[in-house]
Amino acid sequence: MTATPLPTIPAAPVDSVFLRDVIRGLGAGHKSLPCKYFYDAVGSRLFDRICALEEYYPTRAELDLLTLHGTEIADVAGPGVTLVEYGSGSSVKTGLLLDRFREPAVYVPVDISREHLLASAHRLARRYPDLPVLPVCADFTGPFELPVEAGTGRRVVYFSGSTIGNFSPGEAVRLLAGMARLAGPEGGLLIALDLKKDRAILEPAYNDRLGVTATFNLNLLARINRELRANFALDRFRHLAVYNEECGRIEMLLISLEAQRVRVGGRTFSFEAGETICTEHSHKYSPTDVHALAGKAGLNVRHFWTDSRGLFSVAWMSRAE
Ligand code: AVI
Repeated sequence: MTATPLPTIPAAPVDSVFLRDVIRGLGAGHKSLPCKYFYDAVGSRLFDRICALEEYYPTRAELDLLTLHGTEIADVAGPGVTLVEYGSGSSVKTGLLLDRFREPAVYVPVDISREHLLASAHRLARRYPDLPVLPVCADFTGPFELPVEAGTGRRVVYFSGSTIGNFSPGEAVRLLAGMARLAGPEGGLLIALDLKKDRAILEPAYNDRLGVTATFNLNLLARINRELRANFALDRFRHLAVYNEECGRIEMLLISLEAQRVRVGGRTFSFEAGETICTEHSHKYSPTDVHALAGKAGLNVRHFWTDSRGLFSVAWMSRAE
């Protein structure tokens, strides 16, 4: 008996922008990969686990800060504001603000990941049935418009999680300037930034004992294998995060354990033993650095809050007169 031939399943299409970015990064003198590609479904789940790790202090510190200073932050923001959130933050953090803001008029979450955006918009809409929630699916590193329904009230742009630290200082300035344009002359920016501190606290936060951050980092190679038909052998790379004190940033690395070649999208990349791929920078700021950063974007820091242990900060910035 002859078996019925199985239908051929077309291969999943390759995302050409992702492929271009990977080829560019691996082809550079110092190999790197953009950290934005960490967050596929697997990576997003791993990141949620990172946030709950004992060593990863930023999430708890930010929640502590918002609990401690939320009422004052709400007073500074004022009544009836349009809250625009860059990146759909966890509804816990956003809720801590919305619970304290006086009669917020509208909540506008902005995110490039449609699934993430809709999930967080639904959560918030269920929790605040009287608050119009207007999700905007957009890449916030470029220009985008708010829906007309967002109204003309005072705008507050919120960027939580110290995600601004994953941008280079130059990119961070451009991002802040874009936020300031969106907020308008009467608006304000609420920006979370992780603070500089001893490497004895910083490095364990990115090299946790359970190895969740290592799995998160290596998932980037697994994602490239899955989506770009590459052949990275995950056991031939290891994760390491180091604090570069001079540059004030954590550098997340994948280290090649041996000399090897890897195929990606029809190209071959050679690795020497010990060669690194830099997958993320996480910049840390001193209070002085925060003022300097704001100044370069034409902004002033009007308020600066920290958590009870002084690990993490939230700055209120508005246009310099
Ligand atoms: C999203 N971002 C602020 C995290 C950070 O701390 O830079 C990403 C991360 N990478 C490893 N652990 C957490």
